[in-house]
Amino acid sequence: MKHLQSSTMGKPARLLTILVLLVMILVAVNGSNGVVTAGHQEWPAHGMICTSNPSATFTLTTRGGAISTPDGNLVYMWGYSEAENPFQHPSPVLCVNEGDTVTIVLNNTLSHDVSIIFPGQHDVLANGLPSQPQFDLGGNLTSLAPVAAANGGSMTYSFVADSPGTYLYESGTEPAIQVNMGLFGALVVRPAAHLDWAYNEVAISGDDIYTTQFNPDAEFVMLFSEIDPVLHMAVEQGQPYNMNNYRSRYWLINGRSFPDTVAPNGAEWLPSQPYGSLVYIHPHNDDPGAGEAYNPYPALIRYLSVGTENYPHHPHGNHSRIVAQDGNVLVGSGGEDMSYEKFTSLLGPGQTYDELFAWADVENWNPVTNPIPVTIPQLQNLTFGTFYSGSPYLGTSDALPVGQQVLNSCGEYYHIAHNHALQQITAWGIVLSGHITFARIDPPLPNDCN
Ligand SMILES: [Cu+2]
Repeated sequence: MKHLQSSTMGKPARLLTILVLLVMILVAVNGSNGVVTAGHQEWPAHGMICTSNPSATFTLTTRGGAISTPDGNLVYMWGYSEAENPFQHPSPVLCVNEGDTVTIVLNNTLSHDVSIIFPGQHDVLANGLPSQPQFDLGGNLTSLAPVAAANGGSMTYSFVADSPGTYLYESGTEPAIQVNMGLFGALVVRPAAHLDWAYNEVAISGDDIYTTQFNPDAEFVMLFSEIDPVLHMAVEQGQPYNMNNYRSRYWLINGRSFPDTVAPNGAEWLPSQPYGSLVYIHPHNDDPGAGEAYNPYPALIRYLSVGTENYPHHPHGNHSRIVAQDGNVLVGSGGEDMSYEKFTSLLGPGQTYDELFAWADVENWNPVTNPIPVTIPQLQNLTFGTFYSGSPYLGTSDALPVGQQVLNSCGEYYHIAHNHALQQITAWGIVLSGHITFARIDPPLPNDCN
């Protein structure tokens, strides 16, 4: 179990932090177990929302729009939206299968040339020709890929997605500006033979065989980014911007800053920021009761970064198992298992990690499958907080926020997951925002709530 061991916060400050965070998440998450309606689609409240179709052909239209930040600000952004959909941030999560020929028609409504590059894909074509860097007559690099011209231009990119994994797609034109403006999204390539594995490879260790199989009901994406709002104001007003003055003020996961990160997918008060990042799981129970429908595989969390800074991210309460980095599965050429458990994943600019995340059911202690006995403490010894206490309960109840009837009505508990570069958990200087989300762990199925 891990906690704030590297934090510089003293105990009173830590307790205050816990209190504030818990109230924020209970207010934000409450009542969000079910399905929400966003636009014309019915989405699950939590987990990765894929944009996909059998032909693996997507039309992406550039649009301008605004996002809201928790300090009450609005920030002008750009994005790729699917077809005629309105502006959204970040751009859609494109999901395809290994072997698909992926075709992306880019229609540009902005007053700047834009493009798309696909890091990790090879032999990408642009209008049928190799997608290559572009230069002006003076030999100066103008774009990393052929562009869709400003004010109505189009460009069609295509490639064969022959390598399963988690990847970015992003603008290759003035990327320092355009990626910060929001021209990016996640691309997921699933193994054709095993759609619920992250990668095809199996690892062998002694008599044991390991795969990257995961629970399809617990698949998450966390796309980390940052914003300099002064850059965005300059772009909106058509003013020049000196990149030497670049300074991030906002940090976002899936286009939202905490506490919006833990709100459900399609939250109506975030109309252009459709994706939440709450990791919502049930404990791992190796010995479910008779008749219990149960998927024994761990959650899969796909981490990506399009920032300019390193993001040291960690979930509290439990390690993750890193099974791939930058679309490369961690299996040796001889089948050696090279995955590893880690507290903090240091997400560098442009990097991706695939991580498996599981939770043991302490109430079903088993000498073989779950050999660490956990003593459930006395209720009066539990703290009002978000940290693991060995109990399925959060602790004693105090006065509830206005409008709240109960605290953890399902017996669930919450663990913070955040970036430990603490300036990156702010929103233009306001603390406890930015790169923070939570894991919610419900009691084993079936329970009172689901
Ligand atoms: Cu921490």
